[in-house]
Amino acid sequence: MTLNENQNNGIPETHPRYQSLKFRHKIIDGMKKLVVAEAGLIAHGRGECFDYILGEKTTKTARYAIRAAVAALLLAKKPVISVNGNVAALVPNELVTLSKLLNIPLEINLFYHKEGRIKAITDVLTKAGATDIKGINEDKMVELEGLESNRRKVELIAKADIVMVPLEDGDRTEALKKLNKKVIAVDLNPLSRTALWADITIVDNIVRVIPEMIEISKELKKLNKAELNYILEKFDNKLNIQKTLDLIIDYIKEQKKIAFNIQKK
Ligand code: PTJ
Repeated sequence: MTLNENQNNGIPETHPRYQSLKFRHKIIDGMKKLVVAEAGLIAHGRGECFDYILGEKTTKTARYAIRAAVAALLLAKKPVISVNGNVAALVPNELVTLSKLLNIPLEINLFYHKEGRIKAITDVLTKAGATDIKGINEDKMVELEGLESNRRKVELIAKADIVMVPLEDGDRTEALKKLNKKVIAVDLNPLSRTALWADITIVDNIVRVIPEMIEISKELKKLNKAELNYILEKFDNKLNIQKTLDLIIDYIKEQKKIAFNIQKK
């Protein structure tokens, strides 16, 4: 085994699915360290499946949603980025960079409560450079109305005007909407309840979304309010989700042709 194979859980960098396997192992390692919930492995697998039929790339509809999301975050008065186990395991450094660039607090908010998880995620974010992490002090928490899961316990999210919720289960998005908050979702499943309830739905892999948001933030930070509002007003989430579904259909049709041609050879 070469040195590189050793460092990457035995996966050679030349493996055709190296990137995908690398992130899969970040999730597995995260689970061993309590960062990721057991169910996070299953959620990741579901995400991989949708990523596959999106061509494992940031589509033009995803890029459009990312622009709208960054514009909305720049215009917001009290934005918060919610962090769960999978996100902390996959993109901790990028998340901290984005939070600093846009001056938006990170708040840990978990669906699965387990002793030691908050500490494990705090450690990962701190190592990535975060200095002020919300959602770790029970005394500062309040309960969100209309939500029974562990996600009901929030800190800044209670007063936020806009919340970014990467890899979410549907209940909270619905509850946040009922409390008149704007929601930005990142979900590879364009048909999930989260995707359909959110104001801005980014159908893309979080490992590509956060780096892209960092790049777009640098560009949009130079715009004035009117220009940011224009980007936001032009964005139609329902239409964008429909166009994403069209892209999936086109991709599958293309793959069908390729599979047919391979069979013929
Ligand atoms: O850390 P916790 O306790 O807060 O739990 C987090 C999970 C993700 C386990 C919890 O929120 C959950 O069970 O979520 P769901 O209901 O499985 O939904 C997760 C959604 O994220 C699914 O629609 C997946 O397709 C999607 N998804 C998975 N991996 C990614 C993703 N979307 C974007 N990028 C990914 N890498």
